[in-house]
Amino acid sequence: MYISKSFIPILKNNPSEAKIKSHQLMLRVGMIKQSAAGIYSWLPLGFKIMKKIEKIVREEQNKIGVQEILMPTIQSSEIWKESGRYEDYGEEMLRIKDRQGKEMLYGPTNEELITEIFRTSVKSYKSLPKLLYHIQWKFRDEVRPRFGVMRGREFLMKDNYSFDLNEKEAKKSYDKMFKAYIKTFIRMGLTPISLRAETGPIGGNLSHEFQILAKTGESKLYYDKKLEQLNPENIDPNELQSFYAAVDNQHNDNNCPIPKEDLKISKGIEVGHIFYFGTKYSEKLNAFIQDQNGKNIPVHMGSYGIGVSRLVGAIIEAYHDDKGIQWPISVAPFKIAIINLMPDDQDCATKAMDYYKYLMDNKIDVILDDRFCSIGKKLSDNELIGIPYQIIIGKRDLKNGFVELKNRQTNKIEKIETDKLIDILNKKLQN
Ligand code: 5CA
Repeated sequence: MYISKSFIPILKNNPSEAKIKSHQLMLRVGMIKQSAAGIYSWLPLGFKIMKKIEKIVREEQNKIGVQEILMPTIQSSEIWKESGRYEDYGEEMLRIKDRQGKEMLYGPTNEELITEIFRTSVKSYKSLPKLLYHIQWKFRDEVRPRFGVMRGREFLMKDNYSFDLNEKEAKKSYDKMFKAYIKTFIRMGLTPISLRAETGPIGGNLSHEFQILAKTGESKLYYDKKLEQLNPENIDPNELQSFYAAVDNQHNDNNCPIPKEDLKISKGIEVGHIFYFGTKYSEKLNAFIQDQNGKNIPVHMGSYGIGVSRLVGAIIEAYHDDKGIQWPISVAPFKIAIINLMPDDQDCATKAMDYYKYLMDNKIDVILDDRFCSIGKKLSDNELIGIPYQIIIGKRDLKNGFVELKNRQTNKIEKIETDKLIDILNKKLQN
């Protein structure tokens, strides 16, 4: 893609309404545009990043055999009345009426709807376990939507639901999901910390939330340093669940169960939450199955959420400096930016196009900054956007047979011979 032809409406200054870094940067770089309080349009750059995050989430779900479905955003109120949550959910639920005056709602979550889908078709223990997920917009009429996409009213969530015969089997599904979550966040370049959590309006008595470390995060976390040193190939959910981790209002130095030298304190952002709630919904909604003895029993359920749109902001909170975003390679909108400082110089333009064509032909996501603007603006806009590798082409260097390669994570710049650049880049990308 050429920046000159793309729609990336960069703002000159930080918008005053944005209080946290990710919100400022997302507006500034033209990733999102607010349409109403807590409701955003996703512009090309923001949308591309969200799709990359979604792809990682989807791949890790598919890998463990969870099947993708798509439930609607609008739900009928009837099933919510059956579960008793129609009243309980209170003002956070956006209620609407159709032209017949039928009460509908914009789904804040999907426990009821999925249970209704399950109960009509699954009747026997032989069909269990069943794990289903979807990635769909949710609406929660938060009292104070704030921090941009981090606490929106409309937001994209991956939610899935497990159905099992009994508590023991349900814990297996829970642990499978737990493991997939850790892998998902590590793939995004993040450090996930799992903590025992409150179950809130979802219910049940077993729940974990997943926070990712970010220096500008909202929560203060106290945890065993072992939680930071995970090998994604070798994750034991039970072991991880036994490690100490707490948010600041649960932590007390005087009765902390681990030695001080093992305790780490960092800031975090919640990006995922999982629940085992047993038969809470299946009993109320009549989702019964026949067990091995022919007895009808309510199915055991869990639900598992990842804040897909929140992750876009959370990753920025984890990866930025005072000049802009520093995308981790796995979710970056483009892996490489080619910055042609002198688009009106024939040699610079030819070299930029040579690299661009090679990268495009090899299916490497690349963006070419071919704009006619000052060198200062070009460099600072690219720092702001934060593409991981930036090839900087200037007239003088090119005459001597060199270009610059900048790593946006470290901000280190190397001078590289023009014909060696592709090999070096390929090696870096493989790493
Ligand atoms: N039904 C369960 C699991 S599927 C559920 O809804 N869990 S939740 O309420 O904890 O939400 C799951 C994830 O969605 C959260 O971890 C968070 O990352 C994201 N999320 C929740 N509320 C918002 C919001 N207002 N804005 C952006 N993301 C949100």
